[in-house]
Amino acid sequence: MRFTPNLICNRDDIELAKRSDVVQGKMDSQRIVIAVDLDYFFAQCEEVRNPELKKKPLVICVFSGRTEISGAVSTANYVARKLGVRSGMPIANAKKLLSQNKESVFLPVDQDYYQTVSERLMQTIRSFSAIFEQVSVDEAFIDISAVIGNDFEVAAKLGKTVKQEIYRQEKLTCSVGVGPNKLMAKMAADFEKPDGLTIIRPNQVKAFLKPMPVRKLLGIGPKHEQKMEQLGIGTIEDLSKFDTGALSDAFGKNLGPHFKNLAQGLDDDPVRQRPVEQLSRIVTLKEDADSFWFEEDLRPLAADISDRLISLGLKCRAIGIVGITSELKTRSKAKTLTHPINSSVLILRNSAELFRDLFSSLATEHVRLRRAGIRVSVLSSEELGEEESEEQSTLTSFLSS
Ligand code: DCP
Ligand code: CA
Ligand code: CA
Repeated sequence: MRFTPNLICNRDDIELAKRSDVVQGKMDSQRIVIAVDLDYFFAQCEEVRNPELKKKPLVICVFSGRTEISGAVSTANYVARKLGVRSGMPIANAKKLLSQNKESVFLPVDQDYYQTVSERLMQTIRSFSAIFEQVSVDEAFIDISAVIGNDFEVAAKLGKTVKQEIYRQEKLTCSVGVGPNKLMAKMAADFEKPDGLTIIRPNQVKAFLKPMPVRKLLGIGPKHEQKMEQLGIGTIEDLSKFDTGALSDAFGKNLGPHFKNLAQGLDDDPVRQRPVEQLSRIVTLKEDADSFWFEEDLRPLAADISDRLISLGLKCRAIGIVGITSELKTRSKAKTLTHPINSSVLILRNSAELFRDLFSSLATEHVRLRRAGIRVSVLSSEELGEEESEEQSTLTSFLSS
């Protein structure tokens, strides 16, 4: 059985699908969940920045700094994966595997860049349904039942549109899975990679899972797999038919029945928004700075953070700055605010104050800054306090005077 239909996307269908009023009547307990997972995320972000890397084996590394090659592989593009490179392997092993390939490129992770791309991606995915859950830097679920009812044909087209939209905006490919719950949507997304689109309708769940080895079932770790092997459980089908009591004896009264549910493709865990805990932006200065002259560099960071907060309906109660010195040492300062804020002007003013503090302590050490960043945290959806409104207008009049 094929699970990847050939879809012809029709913009009108999608616009119709996005209108929640069209299908309200069809709602029932049936859910449709879409899982999105970006392909070789960190490495693909680097390819977007430098398309020449696309044809070369590309390895993104977390250098531990002790020697030039100590550390682990974060991820690699599919060219490098074909040659055996894997996430988590020592960099030295990856170097060995690619030693014959003069074109191969090893880059250090650039967390801030991937984080910024990730935040934009999440905004795009979220635009398809307010019932949204970010799972990791490159992965999210949306529940689209409220948007399209239980029509898997429309859901399949919507899945394709999500892919197209992400590609149009970021030039990044992703793998998308559509299923009746989070478990099946994620397993569908993992089924074909990279650039896959897999649809599992409720009546296909059993056939999809049946032949797979149990380790392919999300939530089953290597230790569980080992124990199952001892019990004679090899495939997901074996697990789905195994005696519940015996599973409880082996894995406990919660986990045993839970595994059996998973093997039947059952998962009632809702798609839920997890709170955003912090937002940050960082910039490399045009020149290393030894005094606070670069407020202009900070302005776009403050504006960017403010836009994100406003679009999420959030405000921050703590603000911090980070400076990376010319010697690549990290220095930071933070403060708690008396009132939650989200305006760009106030974010800039508070971070500028912290940078002034930082520079006065750096002055004595003759240290320069290469990169400067702002981080906001303790986020809540509180209403704008009167004090902030007043503070804001005072500040605005001060700036425009
Ligand atoms: N990551 C990491 N170390 C790991 C696994 C992942 O630093 N051991 C980082 C790099 C990945 C990102 O997290 O790009 C997302 O992880 P994924 O597991 O989704 O892997 P990729 O997106 O790299 O590849 P795939 O195409 O298989 O999803
Ligand atoms: Ca991924
Ligand atoms: Ca992922």
